[in-house]
Parts: sequence; structure tokens; C-alpha cells
Amino acid sequence: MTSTIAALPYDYELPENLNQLALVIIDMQRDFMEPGGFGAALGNDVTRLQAIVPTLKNLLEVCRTYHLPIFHTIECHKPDLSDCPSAKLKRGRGSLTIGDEGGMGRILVQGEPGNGIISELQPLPSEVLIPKPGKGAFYNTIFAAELQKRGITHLLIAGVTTEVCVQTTMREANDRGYECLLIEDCTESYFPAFKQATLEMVRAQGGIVGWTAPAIAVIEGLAQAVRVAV
Ligand code: TIU
Repeated sequence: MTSTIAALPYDYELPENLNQLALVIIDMQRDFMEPGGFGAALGNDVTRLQAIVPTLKNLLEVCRTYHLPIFHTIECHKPDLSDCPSAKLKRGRGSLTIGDEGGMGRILVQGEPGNGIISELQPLPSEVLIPKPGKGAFYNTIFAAELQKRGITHLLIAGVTTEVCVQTTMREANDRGYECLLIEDCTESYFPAFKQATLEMVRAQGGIVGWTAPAIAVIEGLAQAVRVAV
């Protein structure tokens, strides 16, 4: 029997083998979540992203209980910025830009305090960290190889910001054949209207990019799948 998650635009079918389903948490790093980082330098109110943290932390713990594969991405660059696409350096200039010294070290530079994942969502050693120089998680990263190595076919996607790195990653994954579900209350944007538009775009046209569902529906679907498996 196939287990499903109650999702939009229609139920999301879980794989029979839950090892083929991964949780992907995009860029829950201090650069975007706390004052003094890239998000704030771009003029955004970063505090509004905090709302998803308890829900995402709970979902992460549930996924750990079921031993799902878990991936965490961070948007980051080498200290010499040699891996930074030129468009990123030219665009998105705020009071500070990539590589500048900010309130949490150099902005979006790997290893700096601001580049760390927030304390609530720290990866475990068994989980996969994907440093990424682009907005999408597939560009110039080990992500595709790590997914293929594990035989993963289905992705639960969370993180920030909804219409930038999250949506880019979801579209890249969709084009590669992954069945993607965006978790509505585990993703957030500096712009509420952009988040809402992204959710609607994903599930429009018969789910042309994938599905959306709240965390509670994901948790219920996983519980059903685990009951079926025993
Ligand atoms: N600026 C913005 O909304 N986002 C980014 O630059 N990166 C991510 O979304 N992670």
C-alpha cells in the first residue's frame, strides 16, 4: 500500500522505501537569520525568518527518529571568492556585500561565524553538509552525487529564503526528476507576498514544480508510512 502526504495540488506519494526520501534544509545559517549578516545588509528584516525555527526543528527531529537521509546546505564562498559567480558580486549590493567584514565576520565566506547554521538546527555528524556557491543547491556542488549515491528519489524541502535559494533548488531538483514537496511552515521569506506567490507557483498547473504541505501533514504521512512498513 502506498502512503501519502495530504498536500497540494494533490496527495504526495511517499516511496515504499523511506530511505529514498530525504529532508533538505536550505541555508538556515546566521547570514540570513540574524542581524549583521547578508540578509540584513540587503536591507531586510531578518527577524521574521525566526518564526519557522520551532516547526522546522520539530520536523528535523521526527525525520531523525525515522532515520531519513538529511541534507543541510549553506550558501558560502572560499575566502578568495574565486568560486563566487560574477553576477553575485555585481548584484544584490547592500550596505555590505559578499566578502566584506560584517557583524559576524566576512559575509557569506565559509568558516566565518555568520556562515554557521543556527544552533537549533545544527547538523549531526551522520548528516550531509552541502556548501553551495550559487542560489540553487545543484550548481557546482556535491549534492547531485550525494543524492544518487544514496538512491534518493523524493525530497522534502525546507529553509530560507522561499523565493530565492529554496525555489531555485526545488526547480533544479524537479528538472532532474526528483519528486519535491515544499514544507509550507518550514520555509520563510523576507517578503510575505513572495513566499505566498512561490507556494502558489509550485502547486499551480497541476503541480508543475511539485507539491506543498504543512509540517503536520508531512509528520502524519511519515507516521502512516512507518506503520505500513512494520
Ligand atoms: N537574498 C535572499 O533572499 N536570499 C539569498 O540571497 N539566499 C538564500 O535564499 N539562501
